[in-house]
Formats: sequence, C-alpha cells, structure tokens
Amino acid sequence: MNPATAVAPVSDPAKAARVLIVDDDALVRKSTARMLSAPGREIVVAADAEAALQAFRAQRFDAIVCDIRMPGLSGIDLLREVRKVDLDVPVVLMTGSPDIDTAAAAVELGAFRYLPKPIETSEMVAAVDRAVRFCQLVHARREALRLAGIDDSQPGDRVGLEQRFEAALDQLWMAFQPIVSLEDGRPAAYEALLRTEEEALKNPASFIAAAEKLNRVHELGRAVRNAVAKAADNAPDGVDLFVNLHPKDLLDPQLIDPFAPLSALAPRVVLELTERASLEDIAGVDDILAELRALGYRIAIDDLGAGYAGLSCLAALSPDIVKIDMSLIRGIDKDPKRQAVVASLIELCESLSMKVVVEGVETRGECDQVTFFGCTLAQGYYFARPQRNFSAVVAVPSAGIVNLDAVDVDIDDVGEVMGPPH
Ligand code: G
Ligand code: MN
Repeated sequence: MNPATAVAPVSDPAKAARVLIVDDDALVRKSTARMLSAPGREIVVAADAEAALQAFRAQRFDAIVCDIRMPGLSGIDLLREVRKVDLDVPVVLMTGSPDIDTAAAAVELGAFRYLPKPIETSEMVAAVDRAVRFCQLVHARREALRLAGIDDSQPGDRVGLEQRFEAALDQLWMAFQPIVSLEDGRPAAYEALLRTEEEALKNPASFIAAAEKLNRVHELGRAVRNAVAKAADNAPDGVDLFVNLHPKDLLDPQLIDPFAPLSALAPRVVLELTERASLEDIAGVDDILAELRALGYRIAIDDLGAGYAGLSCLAALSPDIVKIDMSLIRGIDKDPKRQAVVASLIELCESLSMKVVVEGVETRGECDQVTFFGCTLAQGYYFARPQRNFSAVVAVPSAGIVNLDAVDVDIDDVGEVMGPPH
C-alpha cells in the first residue's frame, strides 16, 4: 500500500455527507468515486481495509462502501472492526463473487446492503443516498433524545448490543458493599453488586436490560454467581454473601445444580429476589425455592416497599430476610410517616422470624432512627460504598469510624441510581 494514495479526499472536504470507498482495484475505486460524487458529499477512498480503518478512526463517515474480497483484511473484517466502535454507520458491501458465507456474515454484522457486482450507477447512487440519510436520521434521533433528556447510551442494533454484551461479560466484576451489624459496627455480610468495565453497559440496569433483550439472562446470572464464588475466597470468614437474582434465573438449571460453583457456598449465601419484579410468571417457583433451601441457600426479598409484592408473593417466598427499600429510609429521621411504616415493618417481620436489613442508609440521622426502631442490620453509603474488595471500613454512630483492617479503598461510583438491581 502506498500511504500517499491509499486514502485521498477526492472532493470538497467542507461538505456535509462523508462517504468512504474501499476497494483494492484502482479502477473500481475511481469509477465508484465518480459515480458517487455529488454536491454536498465528500468522498474519501482507501485502497485496503487497514487504510480505511485509519481514515475511519480519524473522522466521522455517513456511509462506507466496501469491496469484500481484498488482500489483507476483507470487507467483512473491516465491517467487524467498524462495528466494534460504531454501531450506526451504514456499510454497503460490494462483491464480485457473492456467496452464502459472506452474505450471512454481512447480515450478522448489520451491513446496510450487499450488492453483487457489476453494480449499475443508479443502484449504487440510490443505495448510498439511502445509507447517508439513514445515518443522518440516526444522529438526528440521538440529538432529539438528548434534548429530551433521555439517555440513549444503550446501543440500538442487535449486533452492536450483542458485541457490547460480550465485552461487558468479559469485563464483568463484582463490587461488594458491607451489610453492617448496628450492634458492633462490623460487616455481618456483603452484598455482591454487578459491575462491568464496558463503557456502554456500565450502568448495571443497562447491562441487565441488554441480557433481557438478547435472551441471555441465564448467561449473565451464571457469570455473576461464578464471579461471586471466585471472589468468596477473599471474603472474611463467617460473613454471609448476598447475591441478587433475576426472576428468570430461577428457571436456570445451573442455579440448583449441586456442582455449580456457588452451590458449594450455599450455606453462607442469601439469594435476593426483588419485589420490583413479578414472580408470577415463573412456573414451579415453590419447588425451585424448596430446592434452593435444600442446598442451604437462604432467601431475601429485596427492595421491600418499592414494588407490588402482595400477600401471595410474600407467603410463597417466605423470605428468611427482608431488605427494606432505600426509598423508605431516605430522610426517615425527619418524616413521621416513614417512621411509622418502617417501625411496623420491622416489628411485623420480627414477629414472623424474618431478619430485617435496611438499605440505603446515607446519614447519621437515618442510622440513628433505624437503630432506635430495633433494626440490627443496615447497608448504605453512610457505612461504605460498594467496592472492589471486602471493605472493612465502616462508620457507626456509637463508635464513629471503625477501621478494622487496613484495606485499599477502591471506591466504585458507578450506577448508583439504578432500575432493577442485580
Ligand atoms: O436494589 P438493591 O438493593 O440490589 O440495589 C443496590 C444498589 O443500591 C447498588 O447499586 C448500590 O450501589 C446502591 N446503593 C447502596 N447503598 C446506597 C445508598 O446509601 N444510597 C444510594 N442512593 N444507593 C445505594
Ligand atoms: Mn439487592
């Protein structure tokens, strides 16, 4: 490749729509560029996929027109690389030898069109015109969402979402937040919270929504449980681990497999099921819960007070532990209504032999208030944020800051305002 000729703008760079043409055949490159030149369009040509990628990384394009068979990286390889960073740019593939494999790959990677050569000028122009308009529509829609204050960080197309989801799974890790004993200020347990380094799915709610959209909830659940089992080696002795379940996880045979990695730890694990989601659609939930208990797991109902769990759900779960949602705790020291509700919840749960954990304690006042109501277990930023390690640094009103062990504090600030938990 001669870098001087590999990438060259051949029309006015000040114009709006930018099209990248990639073909190893100089004649095709030239004729395609000529076909597509038009006022208001900038054409950039590249003689191979490597050069195209370089150009693509340097500037935004509204469409890419690319030959499939080229020396070095193929057009399919180029499309795959492009999709790793850009889920929207339309790619029109051209090929002199159409076949099932490349056509299937083109579909899978979200190619915009797959055109067998020779390609009529009118056909090429129409395909690229449409591609450019689509690209502009996607950008305009993004802009509109942004104006409306809607977060559109979730990749739109399935291929892109799948790739992001894969990357998120690869970079999955668990944060741990202590559940503190209000009696002695020590962590009695830790809740494991889903985290990933993948930028697009950094918010755990988006990560879970992606799993739901792609029908890969079980895969995510297994990854979480395996990661917890692995991290448990570093957990202090004697503390329990709380692990969030998606309702659909209940239908995964791996959950009740005695040889699954988490099953070995079942006696020290509490599985949280959120009150926000319905368990009604889960067939045979009673039997599954019984199997989980037989393995040694305990069950908690999460976010109590934030969902719609009726008597039947509570009775079916018969949770060992009830976690009171943070919306009931927020400002409880100044709010007689919340005080009345939480006090009676604590009393009722205790009369049913269910342990209570209050969630989302952020201030000294909130902590004092729930302690006064007889609550003995609490979780929240007031004590510690979710962290990479098993943080032993907690603050309690009686003792002030308790630093039990020297630990590297690695504060995790991601996704603190979330939808469904995990
Ligand atoms: O619903 P669930 O309890 O699983 O939700 C846990 C989420 O709440 C985690 O993302 C965690 O980071 C967040 N969280 C934990 N403690 C607090 C807190 O004190 N305040 C707020 N706003 N969020 C918290
Ligand atoms: Mn939870």
